[in-house]
Amino acid sequence: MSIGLTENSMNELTTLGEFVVKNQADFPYAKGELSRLLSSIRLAAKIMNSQLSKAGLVENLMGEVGEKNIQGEEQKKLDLYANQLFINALKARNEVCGIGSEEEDKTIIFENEVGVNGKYIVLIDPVDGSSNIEVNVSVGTVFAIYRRTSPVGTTATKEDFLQPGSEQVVAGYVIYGSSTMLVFTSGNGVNGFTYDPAIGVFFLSHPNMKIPEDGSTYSINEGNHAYFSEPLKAYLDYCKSVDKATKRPYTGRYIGSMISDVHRTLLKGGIYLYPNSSIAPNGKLRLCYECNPMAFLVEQAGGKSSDGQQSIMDLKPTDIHQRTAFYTGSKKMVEKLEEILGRATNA
Ligand code: AHM
Ligand code: MG
Repeated sequence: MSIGLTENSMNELTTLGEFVVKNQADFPYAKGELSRLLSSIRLAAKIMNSQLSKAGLVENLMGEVGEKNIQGEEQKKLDLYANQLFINALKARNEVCGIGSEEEDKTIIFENEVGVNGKYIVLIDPVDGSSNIEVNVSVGTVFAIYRRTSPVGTTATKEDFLQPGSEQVVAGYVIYGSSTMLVFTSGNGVNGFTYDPAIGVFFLSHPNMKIPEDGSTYSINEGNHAYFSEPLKAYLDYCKSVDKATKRPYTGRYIGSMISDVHRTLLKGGIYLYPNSSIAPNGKLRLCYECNPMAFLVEQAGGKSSDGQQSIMDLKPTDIHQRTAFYTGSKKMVEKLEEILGRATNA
């Protein structure tokens, strides 16, 4: 049995670069900008892939730096490495006037001539789930791109960074898993590209991704159950109760790496939950560079994202590091969650 590429499948191979050029018209801004923005992320993702594949062997990528970020979390060497890598890659393409990163307390604003002429803002979590790297579990990079609201030619302002998720022009993630994938949307569907490390190219492997409308998997760190609100506990009871017609009890899956958990949810259907609780009153995940880009992707794939009451992307941020409760996945499952949370809250 041959498992090699047939001549036919060779003809059908589309690289990420070709795909972007072919679909440039879908990106309603100047020609070439989407291509340059994504090529910087693609380059940094390739370097990350190469480093992560030997992470256990490279001393300066493993372990903690001994400092905490603005959110009070231990920074890992990998967090800082990836942060610098993505910032350098984005800066080099001259499209970006400012970057907000999970690893940077303050926003980075490019004040040189090229920087002030950049039309885009990037919000990024360079390595999400970095604590998983030491146990060889998938991690990822997640990013959101916005058009600046301030005039081109001036330095970027706070308001440029604090736009609601509904203003995103591109969002995506890279998952460094058993294979490395880059998944993105520019507002016209979601496409996934798998990296072939032997030749250094991302190929279109998951065209026009659609999330199943309903599912039977729920994904949450249920170890925090004691701290959850009563309405959320009621929803979890619903997930675990028996009803053949709705495929309950649901299956539980939780990797603890948000990108991996949402990636699975996107492909197979289900619901991903990171709620607020008595120990995390605003949840854990960050609205601007974790929840919003994932919400844009899931909604573009036909799913739904919510903070329990409203679409995540309608929230107006007041701080780039602010947290929110985050629920995302198959439309029917998120609607059911909202119904149970709403019913319990209004009772
Ligand atoms: P990080 O950005 O500091 O890595 O934190 C975010 C990660 C997510 O990937 C993951 O879903 C979550 O933290 C897991 O948190 P918990 O251990 O509380 O379940
Ligand atoms: Mg993160």
